[in-house]
Amino acid sequence: MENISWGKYRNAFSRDVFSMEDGKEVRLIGWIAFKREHKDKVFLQLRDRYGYIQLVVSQGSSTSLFEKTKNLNIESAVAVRGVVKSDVRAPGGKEVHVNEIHVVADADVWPITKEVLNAPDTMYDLRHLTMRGPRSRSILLVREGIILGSIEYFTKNGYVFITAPTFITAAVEGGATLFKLKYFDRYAYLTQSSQFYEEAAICVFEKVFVVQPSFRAEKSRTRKHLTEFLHIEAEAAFLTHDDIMDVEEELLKHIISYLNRNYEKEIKFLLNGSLLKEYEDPFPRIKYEEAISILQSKGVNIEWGEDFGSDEERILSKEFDTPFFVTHFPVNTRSFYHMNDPNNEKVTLSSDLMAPDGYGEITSGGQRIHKYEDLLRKIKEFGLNPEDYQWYLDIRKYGMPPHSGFGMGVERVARWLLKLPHVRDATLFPRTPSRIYP
Ligand code: NSS
Repeated sequence: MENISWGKYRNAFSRDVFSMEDGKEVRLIGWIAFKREHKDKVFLQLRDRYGYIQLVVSQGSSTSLFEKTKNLNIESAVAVRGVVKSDVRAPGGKEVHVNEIHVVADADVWPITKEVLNAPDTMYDLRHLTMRGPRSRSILLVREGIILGSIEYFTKNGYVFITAPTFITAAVEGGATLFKLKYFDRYAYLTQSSQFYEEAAICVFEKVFVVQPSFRAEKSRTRKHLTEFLHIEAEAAFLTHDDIMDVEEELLKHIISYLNRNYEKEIKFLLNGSLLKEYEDPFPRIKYEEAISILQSKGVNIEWGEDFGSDEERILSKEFDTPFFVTHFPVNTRSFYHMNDPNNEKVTLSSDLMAPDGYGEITSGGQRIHKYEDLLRKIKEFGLNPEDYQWYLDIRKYGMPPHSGFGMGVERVARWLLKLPHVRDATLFPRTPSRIYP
């Protein structure tokens, strides 16, 4: 078969059509997302990289073209030539009257029925297909915006983009959620966070960030836990705990305005015509002990020193209508690397940024221990083996300044901003305890 360059056949994308004069000839390529026959016409929605455009094929124009189109299954890939025409009944007020259609790749009968759309588990069994729907498509684009908005923020503010290994030898966030795997004649783990590698890198670049997956063997089946999630992390030399909260706050505000500017169509589609709320005021910062008091006043059975579970986060964050920080978590609730508060050794210079309205934690960070002796002591206090953390200790011997950092889960941010039922909706092929396929 002839190998035609369909990419060169195209002279416009769907979105370009909306600003074209009537009578203009266009050549489009894409997939048939919807098809409807009405009297002597077939109406199609063509989907391409930028969205949808209505196509009309009339019986009058050519019988063979009409018959060919009627027999096309949805999700066939096609190349069409046609003429732009305004019509108030067409979505966006423009349609293309087709006079030539090439089937680039035909499709079997599309298996995504209404029953599938109403059965979340089946939806995810067929995710390789259901991701083509308008809702998934929009969510995945907004997810892209969260990542690109973050990259814009960090690069504009002098952070260097680095990458860190996925195979590691010791826990960052506690042994309970480590994935262990065979690594030739020894064992290794999948990374939970790139933080330690970032800490090494700040001594050359001062400020660094990563965008890469982290892995957690979380057995808890909640709406906010994946076993593999996309982690945006940043680390900065010479910044304190308060400074890093400023960075987290600025980053989140930047992401929201970036999304409103660059993903307006998708956001309005997903949020019933609204844009995202932009926050002007500083985010409230409450101490862990205040959070405990709030929870107790709501009848939650929790004592000082206990960590928040999903329920506590939900109840607490329902009390706020803007993102807010919870700060100064007790030492035993945080990983060993957190610096203890010099004014109160029982708590750490740490914080979680919580999304309001019941969504809960979206970032977590704080100031790190930068002195060798302090870190060694804390590793021992936590019952860990200093040998496992030798290089991480070693960097403390060679000019490690005070420093702070944080990590943000992309799917958590997307879930909150788009009011999604579950974090899995915010990723292409979700990984949870019960799902590793497709
Ligand atoms: O475990 S964290 O709270 N913190 C860290 O990993 C630090 N080492 C990050 C750092 O300071 N560089 O995870 C950070 C964020 C958390 O706030 C969530 O938004 C997200 O990562 N996170 C998750 N998202 C989805 N699923 C799971 N299981 C998950 N765990 C954390």
